[in-house]
Amino acid sequence: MRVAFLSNFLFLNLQIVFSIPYIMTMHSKSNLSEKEGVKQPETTSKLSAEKIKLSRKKQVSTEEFVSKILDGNITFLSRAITLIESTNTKHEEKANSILNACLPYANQSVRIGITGVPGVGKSTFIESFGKYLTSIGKRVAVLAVDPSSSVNKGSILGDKTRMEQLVTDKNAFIRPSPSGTSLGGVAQKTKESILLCEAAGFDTIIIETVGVGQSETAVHAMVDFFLLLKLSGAGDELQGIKRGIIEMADAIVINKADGDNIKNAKIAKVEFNRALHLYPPKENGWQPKVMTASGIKNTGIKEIHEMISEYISNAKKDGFFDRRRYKQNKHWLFTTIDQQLKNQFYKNPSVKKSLELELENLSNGEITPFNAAKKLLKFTIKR
Ligand SMILES: Nc1nc2c(ncn2[C@@H]2O[C@H](COP(=O)(O)OP(=O)(O)OP(=O)(O)O)[C@@H](O)[C@H]2O)c(=O)[nH]1
Ligand SMILES: [Mg+2]
Repeated sequence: MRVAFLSNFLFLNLQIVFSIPYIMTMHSKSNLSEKEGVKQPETTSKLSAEKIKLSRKKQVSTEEFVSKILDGNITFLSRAITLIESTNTKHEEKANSILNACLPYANQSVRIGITGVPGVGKSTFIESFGKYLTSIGKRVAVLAVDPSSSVNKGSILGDKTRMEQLVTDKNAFIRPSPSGTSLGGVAQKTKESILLCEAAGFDTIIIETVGVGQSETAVHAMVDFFLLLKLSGAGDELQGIKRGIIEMADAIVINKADGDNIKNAKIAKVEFNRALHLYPPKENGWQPKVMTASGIKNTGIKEIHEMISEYISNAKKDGFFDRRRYKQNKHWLFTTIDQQLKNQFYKNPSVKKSLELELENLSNGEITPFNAAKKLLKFTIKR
């Protein structure tokens, strides 16, 4: 038995060993030629060639993209956003021409940024808020700026089950955060996606961002109203909260104000209100509001919408709305120039080479950082 097993085992192994050169050359006519299945790669490449041909045929013109987007076609909106998110130069060019053509139809929306630490209930709140908005006839697009997605390709909106009702609403569009190489890159793509959503007729754009890193600053620079979600604690609400975020917030919502939390939420509301009064009012005289809500119980949602509407209508009346958007566009113009210049600079082969040398000089104490930088920056001046 054992001998028979051993010889079988050896035979099998030999078969594998001998079939390798066969697979590689495909010429051998040994008695192992029953393994004709190895011709598979040819079939596969034929198949993929067909697929490529088909997808080439299906390539949509910019005009068609634009007309479908203006018709509110979600499939084409999604495809155009995918082009925006692509790093392929051809896709970028196409995305830019779509964007330019859509621009005259964009900008007619209210953009709301929503931030808060992981688990504060942003997605649940947005689901509840979004459902309320669609129930009063609004069309809602939810986008995200998620710095973590650039690292692990995950996304805060990736788990769409948390918005399972909104996701099936025909007046809502939910798009997870693009994964990119940098927060700046991700934010820029989201900023451009907003314009396409507006051209597709979405009148309320919600941008979700997790309250870590610099993502709030990026989102603050692309929205008309910035909402900070907080949880009530044991009276230490103001501890550990970044001053910068308080300064950016147009309103603070104490979330999860339901069940046993209601009492604490009310206390937190008083505390935050008191704290906010220590800050000077906003540029347009707006005094940031503090409210309570429960995404799960759907409470406080209508009131929050009313507050935002009041803010927007005041801002539109006194021209602040347009001024804020112009200021934001200026910010993005300069940010983009800064980024592109930096990218070009570091990509330059002469810079790469000299940088290594200057870093060595620096470590040997042979040059000051300022002089090293000066020498390197000479590469940016065209002779
Ligand atoms: N009691 C109560 N729980 C809530 C409420 N909203 C959300 N939760 C719960 O809090 C947890 C986190 O909710 P999410 O909506 O996913 O929170 P998030 O801020 O989007 O989380 P990240 O996307 O991970 O940053 C879930 O277990 C929710 O069920 C609320 O209004 N009340
Ligand atoms: Mg979430």
